Amino acid sequence: MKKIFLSLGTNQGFRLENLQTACIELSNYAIKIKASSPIYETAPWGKSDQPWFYNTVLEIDCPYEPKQLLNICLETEKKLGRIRKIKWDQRIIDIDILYYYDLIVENKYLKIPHPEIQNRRFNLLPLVLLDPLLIHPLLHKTQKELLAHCKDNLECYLTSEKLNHDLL
Ligand code: PH2
Ligand code: MG
Ligand code: MG
Repeated sequence: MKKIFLSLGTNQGFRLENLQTACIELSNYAIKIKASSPIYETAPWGKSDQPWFYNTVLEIDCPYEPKQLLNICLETEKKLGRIRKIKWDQRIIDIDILYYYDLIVENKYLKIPHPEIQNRRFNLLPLVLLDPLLIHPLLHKTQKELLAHCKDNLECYLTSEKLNHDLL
């Protein structure tokens, strides 16, 4: 498996604009967005007393290894004005690496696959649309199977909002 997937989430300010700006900033680092899922409007997971999110998943190509890609994601979050205070607090943008090929990375800074994929419909619904048969390298299940077994029942609504990345 030679694909890389990022999760983008935002629940502060102009959410569509935040997602779009994040795509532009990522592409400024020679990250090519190969595909994007539809945008979902999703109930807050983990910490419920916060606004609803817009979530999407991107399939990207990039010349970076995981650690470098993580740093670019964090830099991009900063450029958009994210300030980290409380875990799972509302945010202008959160950019997480979901999968990087079928690599398994586990250190203090970075875990790939993202350890919560199987517990979050807001990641699984978009992943199933992008690549339903993609196998999770640790759980050895497809995205479709992970979704079928996922216990998360928080609401996730498809929106008609569109990201524009063809020209990036
Ligand atoms: N991100 C979180 C915590 N909770 N909930 C939704 N709906 N969407 C997110 O992106 C999200 C969340 C931590 O990264
Ligand atoms: Mg996150
Ligand atoms: Mg994050």
